[in-house]
Amino acid sequence: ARTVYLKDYRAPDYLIDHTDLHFDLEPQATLVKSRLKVRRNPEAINAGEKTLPPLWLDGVDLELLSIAIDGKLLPAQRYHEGEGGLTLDVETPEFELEVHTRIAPEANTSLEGLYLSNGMYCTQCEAEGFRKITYYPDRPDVMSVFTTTIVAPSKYPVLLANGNKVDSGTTEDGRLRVTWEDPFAKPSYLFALVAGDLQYVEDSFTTASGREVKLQLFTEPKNIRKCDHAMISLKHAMRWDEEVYGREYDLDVFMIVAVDHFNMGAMENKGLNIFNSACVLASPETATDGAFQRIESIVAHEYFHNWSGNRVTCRDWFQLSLKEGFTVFRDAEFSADMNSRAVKRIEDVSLLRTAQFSEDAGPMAHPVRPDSYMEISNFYTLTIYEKGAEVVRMIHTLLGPEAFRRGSDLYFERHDGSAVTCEDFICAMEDANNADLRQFRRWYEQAGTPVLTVTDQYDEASATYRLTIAQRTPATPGQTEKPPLHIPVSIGLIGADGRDLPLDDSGKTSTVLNLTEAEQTFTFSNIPHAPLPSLLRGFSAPVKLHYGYSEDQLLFLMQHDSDAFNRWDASRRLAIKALESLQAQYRDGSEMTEPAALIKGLSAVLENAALDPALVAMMLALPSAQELAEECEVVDAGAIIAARKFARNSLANALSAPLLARYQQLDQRKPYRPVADDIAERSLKNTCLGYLCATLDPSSLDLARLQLQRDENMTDVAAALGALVEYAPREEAEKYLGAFYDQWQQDTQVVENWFLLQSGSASFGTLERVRELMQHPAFEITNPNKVRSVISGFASRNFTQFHREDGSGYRFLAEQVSVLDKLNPQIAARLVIPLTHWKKYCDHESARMRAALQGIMDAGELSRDLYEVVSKSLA
Ligand code: HT7
Ligand code: ZN
Repeated sequence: ARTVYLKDYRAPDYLIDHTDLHFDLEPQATLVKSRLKVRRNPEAINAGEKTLPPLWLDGVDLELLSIAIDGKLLPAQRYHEGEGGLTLDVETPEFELEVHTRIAPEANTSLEGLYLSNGMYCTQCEAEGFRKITYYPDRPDVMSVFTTTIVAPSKYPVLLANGNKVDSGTTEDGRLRVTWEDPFAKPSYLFALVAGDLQYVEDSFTTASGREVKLQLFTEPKNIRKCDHAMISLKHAMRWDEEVYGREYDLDVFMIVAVDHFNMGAMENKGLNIFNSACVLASPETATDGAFQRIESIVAHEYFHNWSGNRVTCRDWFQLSLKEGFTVFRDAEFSADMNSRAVKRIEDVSLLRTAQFSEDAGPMAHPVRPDSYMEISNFYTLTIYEKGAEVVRMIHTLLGPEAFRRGSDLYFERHDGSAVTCEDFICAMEDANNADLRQFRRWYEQAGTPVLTVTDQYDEASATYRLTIAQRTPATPGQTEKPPLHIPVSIGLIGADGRDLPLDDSGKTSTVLNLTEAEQTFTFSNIPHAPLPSLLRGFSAPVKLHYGYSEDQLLFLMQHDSDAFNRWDASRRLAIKALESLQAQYRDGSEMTEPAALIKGLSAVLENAALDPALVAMMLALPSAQELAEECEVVDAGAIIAARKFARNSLANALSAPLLARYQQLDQRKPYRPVADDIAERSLKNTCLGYLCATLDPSSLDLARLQLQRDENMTDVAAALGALVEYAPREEAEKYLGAFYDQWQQDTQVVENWFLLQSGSASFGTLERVRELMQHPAFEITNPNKVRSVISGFASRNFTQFHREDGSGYRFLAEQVSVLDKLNPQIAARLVIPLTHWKKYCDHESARMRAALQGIMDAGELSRDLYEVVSKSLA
């Protein structure tokens, strides 16, 4: 398969000043007419150029009907249809090109380009989907003004595209016709079209400069009561972007459409965002707190792209993190401002540590700005998004908030309306502040997670404390040399009384150390006694940090660190220590011993009424099996499962009294509101409930039964049902699951969660059960949400069953990946990921995982998406 390299980037030969599209929608034969104003790109002209280069147009799965230049049909010898597109001979530097093509949206199961979802037409063009709609220079550095006319039968009364609606009417044969104009030049990946029988809710927003913007959220009629939360979130995001970044919305209307079949979470098409229904629709009866928060953050993320992505876009797909890393940073800060900052940070860091660190250590490891790819869809990764956001956050930390804002102002002003690079972003940050980020740039080039090793020394005579930090980044595929990075290490020093010590004459108690060398020592004077360091406060850099904390020191930090993130991090370190020694005991065949220090620490946390309940819940939650796997040199899935189970039971039994007291105190039965304080209380209450049920004590199970019966909101119902599925007798659990399905079978989002509850359950989600779920009438292999809730739920969340010793879980996944590859290659390439980490597993697991991967490779012709992941994993 071809590989695309960043070093081969060339500016486009031709620009498109105007794109006029006309769609005649039919499920099996949609006619697409495109009229393009084409012009030779002055920046691509070589000195002494005599002949015009050919024009390349990307096109995939298209039926070409005709091509005309300046109104004249082009004879066959002037163009050539090849692999992935079309070349045209060009005679004049400016011309009008008209191309007619036919496509079949109904047959499109890849969900790229134009397709049908529950009878509604919609598009997904990022990254390279527009070429499945018409022949076009489908690359982000070709930016054009678009006009779109849609003609459709009257059963599709809502016809939407980017921009402002400028005309509508009926054709002679009674079909509906609407024309949209988007005045902002954009790349083809931001094009969107929707046609359906939809209802909408409407609101409005007055921008800082006093312009009135119409806000509309479209869904199938049955979901119209699930739109309020997204609308409120959108208005919060619009205001926040004005206040924090000085960015206003620019069109007269902003539209969101919910669709059920969608490969990812949502898409930021100019003025017409398209959302996976699961990421936009919510009501208290049907959605959990987690879903409410996810919706708030995704709605904001897509809205923020209007500036970081649309007004200023990417020159090429190697620069993807320019828009994604920056926008994730923006949405994370927004969520932190709307909710609890510490809680948001802990959630994000947990995701990074679990999934991004393992990506960075695996066969698909790549830098934040990759330098090659086979299939760009495979690079919508945690590295591009989450590590990319960490890189932007580090710039924010190094420069400070005011300087960062000066940099972002300059970036938007300099590059508005153009397609730029990560380098342009860094330059704007430097130029606006006279800063030097030369060494910092390595974060964009170097893959792998740096490891920091910290040692310290206190000299009583001189009252001097020295911290020595060494950094090392492990080799990754194709990158063995890793020069030192510029790493901001935020620290504080804690005195014996638990208070932060002043670090200098100004009295500040936290500081950011600039680590730039392979090993560096930082000296602090006037330190009255040996302190305990609080390292990497707020997780100031995406690194692993080693310091020889004792259990007592961790208990001390859990109680006293003024940095809430590090208080939580101390509890995590303590839990990992405990779980690692339990794994060792299990492997040795010795009896597992109670994790006494962890119990002591968590008991104090549970009794501390002053602590944010959300933080208490997060401290109580043991690291997931996946997170523990990430910590291991060699993963022994069986040992991880046994250790977690033992630790959970020990904690549940040892802490049952305070857990019950906290559950009862928090079970207040107030009306549901998805606000941070209430979410925090429900989170702790339900964490306590989970532990209480783990004791298998009948009265604890009764608490869950009662909570389920009360049916007050989906957060409490799902927690109670989850606990009963895990711990109640099987027959009883089956009864609850059946009743739940009967109650909610009409609600797609609830059914998706019902699937996930089973496939992800250690005790319930056996392979046999998962196969049964795939036969359920509500399961649809062509719907990515269903695939994610049943198949990925099993492979990514159900460590116990997926890693069953006989390897049947691995073979099942391989089998499903091969089936899906024929339908939806993007989803197949994501689904296979749990198998790609085979090298980290102990011998018997590793061999079976590899064999399953090899089976996929041997099964026949693979899509480019899947081939890239499987071949790199087997290499
Ligand atoms: N920018 C969007 C990316 C996206 C996407 C990429 C590949 C295939 C399907 C896709 N759907 C959406 C989403 C975002 O980051 O905002
Ligand atoms: Zn994005």
